[in-house]
Amino acid sequence: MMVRLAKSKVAFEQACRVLVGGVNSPVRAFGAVGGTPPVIAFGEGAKITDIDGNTYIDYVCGYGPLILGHAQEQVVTAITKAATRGSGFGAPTEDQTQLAEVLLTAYPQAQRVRLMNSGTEACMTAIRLARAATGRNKIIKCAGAYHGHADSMLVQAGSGALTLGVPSSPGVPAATAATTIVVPFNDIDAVRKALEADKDVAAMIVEPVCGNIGTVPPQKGYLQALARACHAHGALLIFDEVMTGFRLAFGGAQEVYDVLADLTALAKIIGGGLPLAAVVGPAATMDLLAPAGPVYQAGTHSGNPLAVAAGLATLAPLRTSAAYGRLEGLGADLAAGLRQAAAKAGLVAADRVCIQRAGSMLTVFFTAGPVTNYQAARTCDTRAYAAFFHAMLEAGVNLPPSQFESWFISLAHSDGDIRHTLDAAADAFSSAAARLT
Ligand code: KE4
Repeated sequence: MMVRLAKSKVAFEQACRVLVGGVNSPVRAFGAVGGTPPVIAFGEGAKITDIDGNTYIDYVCGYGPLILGHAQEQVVTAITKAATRGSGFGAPTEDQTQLAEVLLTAYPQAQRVRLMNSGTEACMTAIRLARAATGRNKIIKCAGAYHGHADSMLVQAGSGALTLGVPSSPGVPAATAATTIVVPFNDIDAVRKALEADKDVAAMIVEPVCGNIGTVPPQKGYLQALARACHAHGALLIFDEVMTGFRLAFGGAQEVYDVLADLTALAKIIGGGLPLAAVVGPAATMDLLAPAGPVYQAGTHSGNPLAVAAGLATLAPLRTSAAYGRLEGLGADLAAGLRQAAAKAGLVAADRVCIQRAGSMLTVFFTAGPVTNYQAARTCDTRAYAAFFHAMLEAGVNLPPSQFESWFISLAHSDGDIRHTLDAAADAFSSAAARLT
């Protein structure tokens, strides 16, 4: 397939004249892989088509939400029907209650829900709740983890024993960053040391399976050890399941790894492609939120009826184990086939590629592996990934335009789509091999 982007180039140049970087979220600008991003015209099922008429099998899926695929019939019908009744009231609706009840069936240790509009808001709110519940200020997070763009989360490990955060973005006050302690993922000793050294830790927030350094599962027992360590020091454990919630299982990572978080941030899939997020947790903590309690949190579009309708329509078919059995099968087939294709290109024996997966999210890392944390992920050959990315795009396969993202598979992906993807990967790994440094 030859991808021609004449119209996309013109449209993206126009976008760059009025939108910062031509995009509304940085990764979409292709800065990490180079080239012009195709300007998308529409999506259908497992595929998206750009304004030049090129169609791609899509593994971005909107960065996770579209687990049923693009423009899925029940979701479109639900949104359309809701829109005919009005797009927002700033008032209670029965659908908001129904969605909250569905979320609580997936997270049975929780009794309360607060709906909002983005994963950033959900993580920010969970952190504020943990600080209010414990009367403490510090938050522990993992290096490389992404919990949205609230100031206190835009930090990186600083120097010094406690690895107090330093801003990872201009505009974040040093004092704010210093309330965040940064530790490596999969390193329980670092968490214990931080908790022992600083009695002001309110909570640890963690992606139970990392998705923002690429797909990095927790090592055996790590998540359970986090819960024990936090609770032994009077701190809460917050799971950021924005990506893993309803992705890994109906009950997210907490179901898969049999561990319970004190507060859980959700987004992406629960909105079925529309802006919707949530915090779920026990009544004792959640009822600290206004108007029940003093912790302020609010939002004009929180519980928006269109997003709620899309969420309900998306979660309904996921309640059967058949859905996750199918996603697991597609993920396993894709990962196994990618390993074979990489091996055939000599990249596995040469310790230059490793493929990691959790259910229907996976990453092809251009490094020896195993990738257990951010430091290991940073050893990736990002130039080789860029070559692989463009070879796959040319072959009609749309991957995340960054080595440090996860691929997502939907229920709309067919066995034929997987076969096409693996055929493309066989050539793409050869292209990447030629670019290895
Ligand atoms: P949003 O504010 O983008 O809805 O959610 C922030 C967030 C929080 N937690 C996790 C684990 C997340 O993955 C995200 C957002 N994920 C990125 C993709 N890695 C969104 C895509 C983008 O930033 O453009």
